[in-house]
Amino acid sequence: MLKSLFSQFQTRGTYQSAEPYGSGHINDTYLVQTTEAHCPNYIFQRINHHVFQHPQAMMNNIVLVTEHIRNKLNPYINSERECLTVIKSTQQFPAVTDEEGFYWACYLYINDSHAHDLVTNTKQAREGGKLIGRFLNHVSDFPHEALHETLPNFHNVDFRLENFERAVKENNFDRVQQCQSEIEFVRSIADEMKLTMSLGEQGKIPLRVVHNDTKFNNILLDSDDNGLCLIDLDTVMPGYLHYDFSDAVRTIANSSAEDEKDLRKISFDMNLFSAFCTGFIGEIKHNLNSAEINSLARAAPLMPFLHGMRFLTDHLTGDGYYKIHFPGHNLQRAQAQFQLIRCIQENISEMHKIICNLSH
Ligand code: ADP
Ligand code: GN1
Ligand code: MG
Repeated sequence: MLKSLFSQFQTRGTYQSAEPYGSGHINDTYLVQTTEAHCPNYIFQRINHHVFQHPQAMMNNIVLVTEHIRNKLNPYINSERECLTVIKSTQQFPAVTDEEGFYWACYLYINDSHAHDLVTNTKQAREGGKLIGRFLNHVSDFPHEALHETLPNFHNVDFRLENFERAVKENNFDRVQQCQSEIEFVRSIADEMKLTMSLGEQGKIPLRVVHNDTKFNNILLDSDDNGLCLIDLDTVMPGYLHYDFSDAVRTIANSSAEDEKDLRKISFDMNLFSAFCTGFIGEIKHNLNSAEINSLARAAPLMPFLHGMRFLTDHLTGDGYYKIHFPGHNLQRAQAQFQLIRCIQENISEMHKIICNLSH
């Protein structure tokens, strides 16, 4: 199958092998290697069309954004390592369909690159911050109206709360009883989590082109932990900078796994947070308005909240959305996210000071 797909894209070299790659929750990703040492390897991705219902429009977004970024990079210095490259089909399309009707995309594999699930040192945190800041700078002059809204309401708190409350009410899998404390936790902080959207609706923070999925394993680093580029651009769409800040903080200033079972191991690491902010704010500060600066720290729990609530909703509705590795996995993920929120909340005023100091 992958061999025949390989020949449908503008790939170079001879197909040698394919192996499943990465730890994403939605799509199926493969590393395809070529025989010739001088030819590139490739990432092939089977797009989950239950989640991404318009794969061509999504891929058009990725082409537009990567071309925009590439035009700003120096073509003589590694521009293929500093930006994801979409490989088009021989018919010039950014995706092809297989005989079962699945869409596939192909990207240039960036050699000597690593996408880590966990941060292990402050350099990784700082480099991650720099890359996200740089990405947001690069796309800050891209007209967001030109992008298809790939997943409408993706980070809309009200929309996610409605889905969650519906799942609780319907209780189709009879799991509500075992999740009472998690359900209560969601309800107890839901109002606070509306801050970012409310600032946006009041026009105090601008709608921008953002990545929308800046977890640490969507950041490529080289073997010396130098930043290369952001990958997984499926959700590039209009949004608020807070989304990318919060999702990065969720996974970068947290030295335990997204689904850590032992809640005592979860903590919020202020050294990693500070290193992340040094990179992030250092890159983007000239591009931030004061309302953005003043609300960033309070937005930090937003993504653990949204993801925790989405994991919990998926648990309550029978695990149809995220790939799970064992029964109860989504509930365990939700519990880990909620514990992280508790840890973040203790540090918000200190985080705010760090952000303000770095923003001068
Ligand atoms: P998913 O949507 O499933 O998370 P990603 O696009 O993040 O898919 O890809 C999954 C993994 O594949 C990444 O975490 C990374 O390890 C690897 N990967 C993806 N694109 C590239 C690339 N262009 N070069 C090198 N590795 C890549
Ligand atoms: C999903 O595909 P992946 O693993 O990068 C999800 C993100 C969540 C993430 C949690 C389209 O991303 O929103 O942050 O899982 N993507 C979609 O790890 O729902
Ligand atoms: Mg990914």
